[in-house]
Amino acid sequence: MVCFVGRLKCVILYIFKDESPSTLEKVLLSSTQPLPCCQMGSIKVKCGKNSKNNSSGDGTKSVKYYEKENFNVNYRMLFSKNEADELFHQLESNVDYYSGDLARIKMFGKWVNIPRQHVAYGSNGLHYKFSGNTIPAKPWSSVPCLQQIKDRVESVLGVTFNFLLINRYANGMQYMGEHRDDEKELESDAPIASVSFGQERDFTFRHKDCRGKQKKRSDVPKITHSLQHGSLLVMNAPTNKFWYHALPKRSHTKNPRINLTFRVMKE
Ligand SMILES: O=C(O)CCC(=O)C(=O)O
Repeated sequence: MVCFVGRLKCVILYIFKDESPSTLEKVLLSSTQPLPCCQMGSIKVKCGKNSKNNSSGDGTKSVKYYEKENFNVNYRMLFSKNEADELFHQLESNVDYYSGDLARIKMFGKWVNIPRQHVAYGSNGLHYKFSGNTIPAKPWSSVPCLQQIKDRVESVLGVTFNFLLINRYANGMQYMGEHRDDEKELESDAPIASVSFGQERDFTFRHKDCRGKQKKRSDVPKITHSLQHGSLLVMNAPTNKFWYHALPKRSHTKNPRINLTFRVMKE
């Protein structure tokens, strides 16, 4: 995919590996400035030699294929390396994560500690309910750099967010399992904006009909995309109704990563 916008030139090539049709390999050929928004759906997907999904005759799937499957996700760099380094440092120094009951979720009827750290910020009185727990939002002003990050995201997307969930992964053994951000407190038409700092990690999407032993379909390949330091991933509606996402374990990665997901909650 070649994407030219204004004076900024970027060439982003997305390739799905033959031997692993579920893996999206991104080769960023040049990106000296924060990049213009490029649709992550603008990809060519190799389906493997024997795949019945070889829709274009050359072993690839087009962006149209994913659009038809209600996948609407954008990815771009949001901060320069220097900005991202500074923001990561400030977040590491100032964010105070929840502990105890606020750091647990219910799985198969049992309370377990989350395999990462988390905390929420937002407008006064907002709470986030998920996996059996309810976490309250701390005021935005508790961490000064949050407003700077929020302003940048809002100016790019033209959307005002009132809630932020921060997740911190100390190393590649910490993760987030497959889920959809489809809680009823969220405005279902609003985008979810995910900003990443620190260790680059893989992020996966899987169509809801292609999960589990009883899956209804197996023709929609899983998507794996790497989230870089200082990047912005935007999940637009209706992606979250149709696709699960996850941050899988990557045992070889040793460094911490911080992710901020800005959301619009019903007030
Ligand atoms: O850390 C990430 O990128 C995943 C965050 C996520 O899936 C969420 O907040 O719902």
